[in-house]
Amino acid sequence: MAVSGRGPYDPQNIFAKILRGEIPCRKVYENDYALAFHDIAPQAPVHVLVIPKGPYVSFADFSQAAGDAEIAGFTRAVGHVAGLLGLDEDGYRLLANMGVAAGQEVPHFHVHLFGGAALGPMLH
Ligand code: D5M
Repeated sequence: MAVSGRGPYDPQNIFAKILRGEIPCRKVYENDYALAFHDIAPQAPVHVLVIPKGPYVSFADFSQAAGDAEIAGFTRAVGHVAGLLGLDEDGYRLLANMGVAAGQEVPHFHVHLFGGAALGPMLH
């Protein structure tokens, strides 16, 4: 079920629970501002989610409300994870769903990182 991508942050969303350690994840990387873990329902040979540690529903929230260090830390984490996973040479795709139109399911801002195969013109 897609979420609106607007409105107040729900601290009971599944990624908030992962950040608090209440449910497990297959962690790939973590820094002060971001956590990266494998998607539970991968849509490519490599499918990792990178999430900021702060409580942001949408990219609008994140880009406007996060501090510069958070934005830098999150952005660097995304690039670092792609390198860690060995995707720089063959390439990869970044995607973020916002709100109903994009089918966002989890109301905590996240970037999907897809790779490990030829991805075709569009995915997700
Ligand atoms: O994508 C939300 C993504 O979150 C979707 O690809 C499944 C993934 N997901 C949902 N629950 C989990 C857990 N517990 N671990 C890992 N991945 C998970 P969206 O962009 O919101 O449509």
